[in-house]
Parts: sequence; structure tokens; C-alpha cells
Amino acid sequence: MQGTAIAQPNIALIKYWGKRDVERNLPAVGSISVTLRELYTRMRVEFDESLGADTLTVNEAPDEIMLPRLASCLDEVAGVDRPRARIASTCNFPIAAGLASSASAFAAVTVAAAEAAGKTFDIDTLSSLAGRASGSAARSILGGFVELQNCDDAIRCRTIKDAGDWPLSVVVAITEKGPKAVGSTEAMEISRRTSPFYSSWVEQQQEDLDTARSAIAERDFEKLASIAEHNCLKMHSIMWASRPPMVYWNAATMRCLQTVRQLQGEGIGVFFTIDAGPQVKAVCLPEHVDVVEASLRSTAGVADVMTTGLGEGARLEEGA
Ligand code: 2P0
Repeated sequence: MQGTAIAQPNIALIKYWGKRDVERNLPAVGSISVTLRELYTRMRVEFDESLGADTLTVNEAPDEIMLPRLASCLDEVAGVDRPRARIASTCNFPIAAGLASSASAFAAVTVAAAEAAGKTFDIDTLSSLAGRASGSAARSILGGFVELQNCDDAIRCRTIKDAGDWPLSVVVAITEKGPKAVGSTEAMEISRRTSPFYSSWVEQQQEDLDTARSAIAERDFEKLASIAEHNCLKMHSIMWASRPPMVYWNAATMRCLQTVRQLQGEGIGVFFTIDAGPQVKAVCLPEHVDVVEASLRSTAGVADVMTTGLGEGARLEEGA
């Protein structure tokens, strides 16, 4: 009655922003991401008939904040009549700070809970279950370059290129380690309700997805860089124009963008993307990773830098 799984966060190059069905947590748009290798969440789920309530530890400390969402995810996977569970999460990067910790957490807990419940699901079911808990988690079920397709009544995730077939690097510049002020779920709803740019975002997304998909198929770095930066800045423009406005960036975020622009001017293969937080993710060609890492590390206001390659999807941990 137990299972342990590990999952990596993913970084969207073509972003998910907005929901078409809040109840079922279905996104308004498709998205494309890369699953990372070095950052991880490990989740152990143990169902125990003798427990009176679900419990959660995060990095060995009791945690109440994530528990309700994780408990609902267990209900979806194992059924509402499941035994109560002991959930233990370990994570090697800052949580709820715009580093996609919910993606890796919900992908890992879905796979771990299925094992603990003795259930075998196909990839589409695992993605749907993880995505119901957190939209971006659906993509962390798979590795490499992943496209989340918004189908009529569901979502479907596919690896469109394996990590080994285009081994890009990602340098994450952490400019603020604390949790963000407004969670993504709430921020997406404020955007949908109030931003004058929201409807054109939804309308244009298919074109951005098509461009990124072909750039990835052709391994055309310049083309991917251009569409990913455009899509990222469009997403933040929606938020800036919302009421109340939502600005996740800080001064160091902006300085990191300037660093990336400077590197691009020197012929370095790098582009930026930013999620619902102040961290900057610089995607680069592996031969340029050292200079990108050094430049971001020496950018004023950068607290830490994490460098990673692209990795695999969520999986059960061997021997656990
Ligand atoms: C993404 N983000 O595509 C986008 C870009 C943040 C910015 O998916 O409400 O935590 O749980 O479905 O998955 C973050 O949103 O949102 C996110 P919910 P989630 O990665």
C-alpha cells in the first residue's frame, strides 16, 4: 500500500495561462515545455487503514499548506473511499517561487499514489490526473520536449522530442527565494476576467505552438528563442494589464534579461523565459552553458543559480 515516485519540474517555452474550465482544471490553451533533469520532487505515499487523517511532511517538516490539494489528488487517483495516507515529499529547490514545484509535486504524487493503490494507468490517464491537480503537472509525467494538446474535452501530452535528441541546458537565476504573492491559479483567473489582452492571447496561441513545434522538430535554436521570448512576454503583458495588475518581476529579473540580451549580442545561443515568479530561466546551447551561468551569477541581485539539462518524465523509484 505504498509507492515512491520522482518527478522533475518543467519549464514552459509556450506557456499555459488561463483556464477554460476551472472545475475540471482544463487549460484555455495548449503549451510546450521542457522537463528538467537536476531539480526533483520525490513523493512517498503510504495508505494506512489505521490513520485517522492524511498527513504530509515536506523536507521532513510537517506541512498543512499543500495537504488539501494533495489529498484531493489522492482521491482522484485512488477513489474517495481510499484509506488515509502518509505523504512525504522531498524537494531540492525552492517551493512555490515560480520554479514549477507544483508540476513536479503533483506528477510525482500521481504516480506514487497509483502504485500505492495498486492501479495501472496509461500515460493519458496519468497526465489527466496530474493536470487536474495542477495544469503544468500533466507535462511532468513525460520527459524531454513535451506538448500539452488541448483536446475537445480533455488534455493529451506527448513527448515531441526526446531530451537526448536536442540536449539543451537551462540555467535558472533565482532572484528571490520566498513564495510568490499571488498563486498562479488566482492570477490566471484575474487575467481571464480583467485583462484586455487575454482573448488575443488565446486566439494566437495555436500559431505560437505551431512555430515552436516546427523549431523543435528542426532543432532551430534561433526560431525557438524568438517564439519562446515572444510568448513569455505576451503572457506577462496580460498580467501587467490586468486589474489589479500583477507584476512578478523584480529589479534583478530585469537585469537578468539585460544579461541575456548582452550575451545574444555576443553570439551566445541563449534565450530567456519567466514564469509566475521573479526567476529567470535561460535556455542555452550546451556549449554555451558555462558563460551563461557565469554571467547570470554575476548579475546584481541574483541570489543563486541552478543549472540543469533536460530529463525524463515521472517514474517510480527503483527499490523504494
Ligand atoms: C506554465 N505556469 O505553462 C505556466 C506559465 C506559470 C506560468 O503552469 O492552476 O501551477 O495549478 O493549474 O500549473 C503554473 O500554473 O496552475 C503554470 P494550476 P499551475 O508552466
